[in-house]
Amino acid sequence: MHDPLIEISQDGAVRTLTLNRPAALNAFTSAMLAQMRAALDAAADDVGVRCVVITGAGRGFCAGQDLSDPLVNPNLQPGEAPKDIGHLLDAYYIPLALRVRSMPIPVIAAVNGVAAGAGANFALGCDLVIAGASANFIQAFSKIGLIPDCGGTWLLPRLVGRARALQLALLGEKLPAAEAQAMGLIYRCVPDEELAVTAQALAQRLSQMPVRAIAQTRRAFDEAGRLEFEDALKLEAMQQSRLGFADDYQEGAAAFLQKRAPKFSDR
Ligand code: T3D
Repeated sequence: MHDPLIEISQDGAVRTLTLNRPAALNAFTSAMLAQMRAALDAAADDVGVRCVVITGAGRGFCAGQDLSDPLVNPNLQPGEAPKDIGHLLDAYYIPLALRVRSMPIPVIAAVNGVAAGAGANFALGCDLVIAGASANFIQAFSKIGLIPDCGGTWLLPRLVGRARALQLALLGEKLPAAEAQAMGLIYRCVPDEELAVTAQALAQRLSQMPVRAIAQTRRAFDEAGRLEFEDALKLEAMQQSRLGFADDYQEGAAAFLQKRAPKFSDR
């Protein structure tokens, strides 16, 4: 019996998904990408789950695509044509990145060690990224003749601006977690020994918040990037209109007026 490539655990309404190929710094194989997507689908479909934490087993978070996978490293025989690696993005990375971004609940990346290539951008696509102080982020693509994928070309300039995005993408250097926080790439850097407990506490806190509104906030931010100001205002009004009819708003406003703690249930 093999260990699962994605370990799944649950504490209250918080589901934790742990990338589990520590000997290869949790580098993504196609099976692992498929299992991560299935685990996120399952969390999205389970009303008992109100926040997801993604982390890595061992000393790394994720070293990106497994470069020894025959799908990407064909070890060409004489006369053999290179394989099209674009299909891997179409089949696995694009659906996974979109899945994270369309979750009905918040998703936290708890980056416990190196996050390289698609592993870095998978983390950066999450709603809140917390990293241990010894973690670092590497846009490793340029070193092997590729461009940032798994959303990197979209995420990096938006998170840190074009100049820093190009610095990270072109040079492919290790960016320590503290610097990542200082430049606004991630939410927070904490001492290594506090990472798990901090991420879980944050997840528990988010799980008690109105998660539908949190997911709608992410959607509004994502869509606003391609909208004119007036259109963003209109999208806000449409979303606010829907949320205003939802139980969470009724509960939140009533709890405020009644000076009691709210109990949110929408998803
Ligand atoms: O389909 C496509 O190709 C397109 C999609 C691309 C998406 C991408 O993610 S492209 C980027 C792929 N990732 C990388 O290029 C990073 C490669 N890894 C590294 O540069 C280094 O391992 C790290 C900087 C991440 C960490 O360095 P270090 O010194 O802490 O560890 P290490 O000794 O290099 O790695 C430990 C083990 O993990 C080692 O195995 P071994 O020798 O102990 O048996 C190493 O080979 C393995 N490993 C690390 N990264 C990968 C990997 N094995 C396969 N693929 C990896 N990406």
